[in-house]
Amino acid sequence: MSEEKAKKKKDETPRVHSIDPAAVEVLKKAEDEGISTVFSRVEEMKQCPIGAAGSCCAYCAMGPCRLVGKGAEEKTGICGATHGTIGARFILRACATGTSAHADHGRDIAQTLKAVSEGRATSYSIRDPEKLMKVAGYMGVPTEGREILEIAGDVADIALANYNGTVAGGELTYAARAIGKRQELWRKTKLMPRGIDREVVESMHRTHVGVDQDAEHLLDQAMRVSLSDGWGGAMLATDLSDVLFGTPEPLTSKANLGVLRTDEVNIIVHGHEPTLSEMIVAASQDPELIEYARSKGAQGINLAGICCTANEVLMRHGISPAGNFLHQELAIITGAVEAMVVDVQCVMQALQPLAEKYHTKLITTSPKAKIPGATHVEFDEEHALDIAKEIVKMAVDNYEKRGETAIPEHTGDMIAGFSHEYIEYMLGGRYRASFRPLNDNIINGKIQGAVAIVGCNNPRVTQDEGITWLIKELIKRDVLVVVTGCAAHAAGKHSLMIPEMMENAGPGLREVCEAVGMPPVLHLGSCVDNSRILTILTHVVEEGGLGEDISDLPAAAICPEYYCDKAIAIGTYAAASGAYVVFGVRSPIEDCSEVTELMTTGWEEKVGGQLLWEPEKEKILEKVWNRIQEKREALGINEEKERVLLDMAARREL
Ligand code: NFS
Repeated sequence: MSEEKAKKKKDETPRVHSIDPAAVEVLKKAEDEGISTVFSRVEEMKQCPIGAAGSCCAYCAMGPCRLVGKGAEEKTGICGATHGTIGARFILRACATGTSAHADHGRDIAQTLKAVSEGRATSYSIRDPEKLMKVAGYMGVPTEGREILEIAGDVADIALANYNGTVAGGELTYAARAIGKRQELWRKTKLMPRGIDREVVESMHRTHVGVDQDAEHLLDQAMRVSLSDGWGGAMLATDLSDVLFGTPEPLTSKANLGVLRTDEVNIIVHGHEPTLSEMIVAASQDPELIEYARSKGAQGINLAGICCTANEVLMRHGISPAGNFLHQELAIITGAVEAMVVDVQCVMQALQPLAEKYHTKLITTSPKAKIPGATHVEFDEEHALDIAKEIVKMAVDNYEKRGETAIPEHTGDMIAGFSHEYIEYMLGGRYRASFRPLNDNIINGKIQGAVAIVGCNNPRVTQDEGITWLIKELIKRDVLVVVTGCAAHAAGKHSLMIPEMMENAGPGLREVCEAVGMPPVLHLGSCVDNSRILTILTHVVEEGGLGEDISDLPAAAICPEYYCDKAIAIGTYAAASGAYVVFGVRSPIEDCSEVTELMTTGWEEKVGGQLLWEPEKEKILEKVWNRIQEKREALGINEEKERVLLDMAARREL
């Protein structure tokens, strides 16, 4: 076959949309009913080859400029901007956008905490006072002999000061939680964030046409703004959520569309912020509302989640996730969802026209986000439970409009709820909670390293395929895996987070998992909870024996199915914290060789981490595995140690 013919054939081969049988089943239904989904639209919408590769600059009205054609490398935009400037500006804007998303999420929680401390948000309380004390300690808030709400008020004030940049000392408060050496590096390289909003504003300013034009300098700001996400917005969101809603502990649950029920009112919470979803959980368990649902002929009220809201209510209440990002439309197509309640981020505009074809009520709730045609019930923390009850009642009232349903039977089993606090406790026990056993087992080679598999779905690649394949291949090689975000949903749907997965792990990892009683794949939470990974890595370094900084650890992060700016911000703060980060799908800066070089070799030299793109999963695995081995080599722990079989006493000791 000629090369051209072969290429044509390849283009005509229908893409496998998903490896999830539930998704395949519902997509068949959608096709039969002539319903469009993100999976069908992605086939119709070819990517703009210029924009997709980073050769388009649309930041001013002289353009958009397209740096393509003969001698494209040397071409510039009308203002003179090079590929390097355009690519770096794109990365910085993406990081600023992603950071702003997590920042606003954290700010909302800080404001809720403030309202609780002043008695204005009576639906909430301090569920984890122990964590509040810990956070107060990090922030230097006095606790001795003080009322808990007073402490909470001070903590909220310091958190809020981190946004507007008025924090004492002029540096992000939580940056002090990083290893001392890393803090010094951030100061020396001028990457230390000064305040979250300030870094976002400066990033937007610098990317305005005619301001910052030096690719390396732009990328430095990309790291600084992203660090204000990881060690700021996201970390505050995680900590203050734990204070208000409880720190997660392991629990069992089920995942996928099969968690929807044929005989109950199904409500899906979708989006990101736990302030609303926590109240919907409470309202859905309200005996009066359950009775009301019965009066309408339903057996009860069933709550499920999509995207990171799902992770928030899963981690703390065991509420089952109905799926990840690409499942939001599929849930509606089952015909079994009375209400989809959304707040912010990753909510597709296609939901409303789709909901109109079925009976689902799409309810927007955030003062920041409206969708044309959807019902808007605005949420505010001072009337939280009442609003949540109103929403649940609307869902119940919608039950009688339900037509035929087709809920796929598929579900996966899982254990979720691993906070960094719990992992420390699990490894060391209540009285000597510590990461020592983890460090020892990495040093003795039973565990080769640790990899975080995080982030989204992207319909440009087969749903869940890269994520699940990489998880399985890594644990086989004795690599401990932690997951968050939509990657965690994939792991849940495909039953990869259960103790039985030990059988698929390499002998060393399996031995440790058996001894500790943990699955080889740990669910750490939503995407803001990637901050838990920063905390764990820092503790592991502090525990000793594995180098002096995060960049010394045999560890990496992978975002196999990335699709959005938040993911780029997360990848960038991880790299700026010293991590080796690989993204799948396709590089948005493919044509900008200078930027690619700066974010790999350049960042490696500057901060000891890097962020790169690699579309093929086999090559991602190879790169990550090689990195782990290089780091083990550098630490001098790469000798194959003799494996000793443990008896019961030795296991207890471990
Ligand atoms: Ni993360 Fe969560 Fe999912 Fe991606 Fe969207 S839900 S914050 S961005 S798609 S993992």
